[in-house]
Order: sequence, then structure tokens, then C-alpha cells
Amino acid sequence: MVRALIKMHRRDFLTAGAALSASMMLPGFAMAEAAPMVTVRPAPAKVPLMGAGKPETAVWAYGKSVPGPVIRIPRAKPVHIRLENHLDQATTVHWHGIRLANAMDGVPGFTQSAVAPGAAFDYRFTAPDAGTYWYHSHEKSWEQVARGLYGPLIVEEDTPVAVDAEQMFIVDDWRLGEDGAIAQDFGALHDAAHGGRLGNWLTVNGVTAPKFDVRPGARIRLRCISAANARIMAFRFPGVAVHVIAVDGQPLDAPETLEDALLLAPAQRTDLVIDIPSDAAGEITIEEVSTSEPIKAATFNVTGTPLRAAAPAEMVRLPANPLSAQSLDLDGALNVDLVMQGGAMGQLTEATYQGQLFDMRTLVQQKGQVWAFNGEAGAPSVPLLHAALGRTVTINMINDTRWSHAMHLHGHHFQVIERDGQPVNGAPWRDTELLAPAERVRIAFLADNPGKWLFHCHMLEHHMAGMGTWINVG
Ligand SMILES: [Cu+2]
Repeated sequence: MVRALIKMHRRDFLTAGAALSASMMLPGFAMAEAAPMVTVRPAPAKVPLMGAGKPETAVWAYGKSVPGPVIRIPRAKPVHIRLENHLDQATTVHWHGIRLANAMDGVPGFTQSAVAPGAAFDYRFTAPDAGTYWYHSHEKSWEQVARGLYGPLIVEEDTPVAVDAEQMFIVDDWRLGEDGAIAQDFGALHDAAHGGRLGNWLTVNGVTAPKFDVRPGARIRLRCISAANARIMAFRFPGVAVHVIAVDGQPLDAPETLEDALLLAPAQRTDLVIDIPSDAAGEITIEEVSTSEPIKAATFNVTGTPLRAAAPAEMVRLPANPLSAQSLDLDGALNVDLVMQGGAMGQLTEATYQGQLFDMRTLVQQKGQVWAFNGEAGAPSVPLLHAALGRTVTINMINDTRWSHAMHLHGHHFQVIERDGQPVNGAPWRDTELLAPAERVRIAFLADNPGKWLFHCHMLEHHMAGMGTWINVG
């Protein structure tokens, strides 16, 4: 706005060249700061989550809709995104999966202060890797994300990818009453001790069972993002050929055929290439199949003349990201164990919380903590590990609970190198890994991003109730 006004003013009086030289000669003249490319404004809103003819839902949204606007940023170029808080409680934004500067990671009380109501914060960062990411609140996330504070963050490839169309597919399960209102039992202890807050209403792109118009023969890039607090979702695409080309933003070495359902744990992303058959007509349904009864998640509405006679012979290959050039020195690695404990039906009898040892009953009833890592509930004052810059680190996660957990490391991507004691080769780079009950998973990563980085379960009620720690790099 400011820049546009200055330009108009100058055009009235000076030629462009004269304006430049004149301004350069003025002592003390400073260019006005570049305006943010995007401003996100979390605020209350009402949206038709349940669909036409049903009551609207009061949400908190980045803008007027849930999910928030698709933010598209270039790779390897500095960006500036402003957060303007229009809520009546503090908030922050976390840029999930981006290997950015620590101060921009959006973790309140850790990398920044929470942004008060009416205040603003300028996020400036450079995303080194192209791919599918998302942004969401990291303040009281179990409430703020459940109310709708999330959106897709797309880091564009340097050159466009050869598909006919791109479709966002950001899924969430909401806990709604028949009146359309979100159940206000955020952070309920019962949820926290079990599988987290599971919803009863599925939306895709904030809509109930949306229809995507596609041409027969079209090749679609489907950017799947789970914004669920806790539910592990699974999607089937009957009747179409589906290939996985990236997970958690990072391209696979080679595309893989999706043989079974697409599993999407909270915060995980998967990029799919879907080839609509050239002879298809009518509707192709995408089903959510994690529960006993399949739910219609969305449909492709196939209309028009075929784009091609048969699916292209070549599968889409995404350009490699700088991340994939990292080499892990497993022989010289720092190796750390992370024992995940607690939860309903767990063995945990006591844990340390804020430096004090408590029995389980006190921990649950007075501190609201149900889970622990290595005997410690909640973010400890001492990090799980200190890694020198450039050191390879492995963390052996031992899920000593009866529940699944989606472990998210901030600021880095990792590879699974061992599962239940068996070596794993060529695993994709991820920022969020799902562990089944009693499973053991060893991850490895290059500690090349200095700062304090959270490492936590992305089942948001689990994080709230104890499943969080951090690492210190550099
Ligand atoms: Cu968990």
C-alpha cells in the first residue's frame, strides 16, 4: 500500500530514472521496509463445515475460511509473513516441516513470546526445500488447531511440475454437535490419556465431501495434509491409479504405486499423482476407511472430453531438494534413547514434572500430565540431547505405551534407519513419524540447524499432557 502510494506520487512529478537518482542523493533517506507478502489474521469466523442446509460452525480462522489461505512461497528466497492477532487470546504460527531459522519456528515461550491479542509478529524465513507443508497455531494447539487455525503452506518447485491440475486435500475431523457447534471440551484429560481428541465430522478443505471437477485422462497432483488433532486417517481411491511422489514435503527417490490405503497421521503430508482413467465418467469417490464404516471424503466429478487417450507412460519425478544431499555419518553419530511412557493402561507409576518427582495420581490430578519421555513429563529444562553443529544424531524411540504416537521433530527432517531392531534402508525423509503401540523406531538426522528445537508427539492432547521434549543444536 505504502509503496504504491509513493510510486504514484513520483510518477506525478518525476520520471522513474530521475526519481531513483534523486532519492539516492537525499541524506538519511531509507527505503520503506518491504511489505509482508502475506498477512495472516486469526479471528473468529462462521463457516458452513457441515454443508448447505446445515447450521454453520463458529471457528477460529486465518481469514474467513478454514483452512486458512493457501500460502505459496518460492523456494530458497526470503519471505515475510505477518501475523496479526485478532483473537482474544495469545497465539503464534508454526511453519510445520520448514527447515527455517530457529527464531521463526513459532513456539511460544521457547523461540518467541506468544503474540498477545491485538499485537503482530513478523515471520521472516527462507524455505530451502520445495514441497507440501502447513502452518498452524502452536499456542494451546490442542484448542487453537481444533478450532480451525491451520492452512496449507506450499513451497514451489523452481520449475513447474508436469501435471494437469493441482488439488489441495487438507483433512480434519471435528467434534461437532448437531447444532454445528464445536464441542468445547478442548484438552479433556480422558482424550489426553487415550487416543487424543477424535472428531465425529470429517472435512476436506473445510468442506463436507467436496466435489473436484476433473477431465477424463487428467493427471492430478493431490497435496494431502492432515490437520487432525489426533486421528490417524486412511484414504482409498478405488478405480484410479495412484502414485506417491513425496512425503512430509520431501520427494521420494522414485515414485511408488499406492497399493493399499494412504495412511495419514496427524501433521503428516503425502503428495500423490492421480491418473483419472481416460474412459472415466461420473463420480470417483475418495473414501476414509480408518473406522469400521467407510466415509465419503470427497469425489472427483469426471466431466468433459478426455485430455489424453491413455495415462502418460512417464511418472512425475519431483526435482531433488537440498535436503537429499545430506549424508549421515552413522558411525560417528550421537545415539540417544527416548522411552515413551504413560497413558491409559500404561506402566508409568511416577515421573518428574518441572524438576519435581510426582506419583502418577498427583501428576494426573494436579498437573494434568499423563505421559512422559524417559521419566520426565512436559518440556524439561534440560534438552534430550546437545548436538554439535553438523553432528549426525540418532534417536531410538521406544513406544512403551498402548497407544500410537506421531512424533514430530522441528527444524530438521530425519530418516527411519531401524524398526523393531531391524535395519531399514532408503526410508523417505520425514518430519513426523507414526509409531504403533510397543513399536521401536530409530531415526537419524543431521543436526545442521542451530537452535532449540521441539521434539514432541503431534497428537496434540498427548503433547499437552506430557509428550514433549527438545534438542539443542550448536
Ligand atoms: Cu502421542
